[in-house]
Amino acid sequence: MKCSLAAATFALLAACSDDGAPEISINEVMASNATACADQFGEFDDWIELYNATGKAISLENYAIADDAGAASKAVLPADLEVPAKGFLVIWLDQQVQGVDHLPFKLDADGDAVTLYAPDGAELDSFAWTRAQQDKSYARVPDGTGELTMCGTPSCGASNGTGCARTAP
Ligand SMILES: [Ca+2]
Ligand SMILES: [Ca+2]
Repeated sequence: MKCSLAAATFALLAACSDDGAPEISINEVMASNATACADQFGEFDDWIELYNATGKAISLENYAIADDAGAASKAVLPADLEVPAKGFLVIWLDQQVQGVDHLPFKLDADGDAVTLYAPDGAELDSFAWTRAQQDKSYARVPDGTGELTMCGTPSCGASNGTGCARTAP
C-alpha cells in the first residue's frame, strides 16, 4: 500500500502516519555490497533498511519479506525484530543462520525485487531494479517518502540524508 498526500490528507489509509508517510517502508536497498556495510560477522552481504515513520516502535512479528512480488517463498519475520520509533532496522539477506535479522535468500544485483508484507498479507512496499551498482544503494530521500533512487553514499541503519539525492541514477 502506498500513501499519497491526498489519501493522507483525508485520512483514508490507516497504514499512513500523521505526516503522510507509510508507517513502515523499504527505505534503502543494497544488492551489490563489496565494502559499504558489514554485518555482525564482518561480511558484506546484501541488506535492506526499513524505516518506521511513526512515533512508536513497531514489532515485525508475522510481517514477511520476499525477493519477488507474489513470491511463493516469503520469509516470515519473528517477534523479536522491531523497528524503533522514527528509526531504522537493517535486515541482512545473506542466506545464513546468523540471527533473526538474517533471511534465507539473497538479492540479485542483475535484476531482482524485494517486497514487504503486513501480517495480513497485504503488500506494504516493493522495489524492483534491473542492475544494481556495486557499493551503491537505492535510497529514499527524504526517509520513508522519497522515491528509491540510486545513492552513492549508503547509510545502513541511519537516515539517508541529502547526499543521495544528488547522485544520478
Ligand atoms: Ca552474513
Ligand atoms: Ca539509510
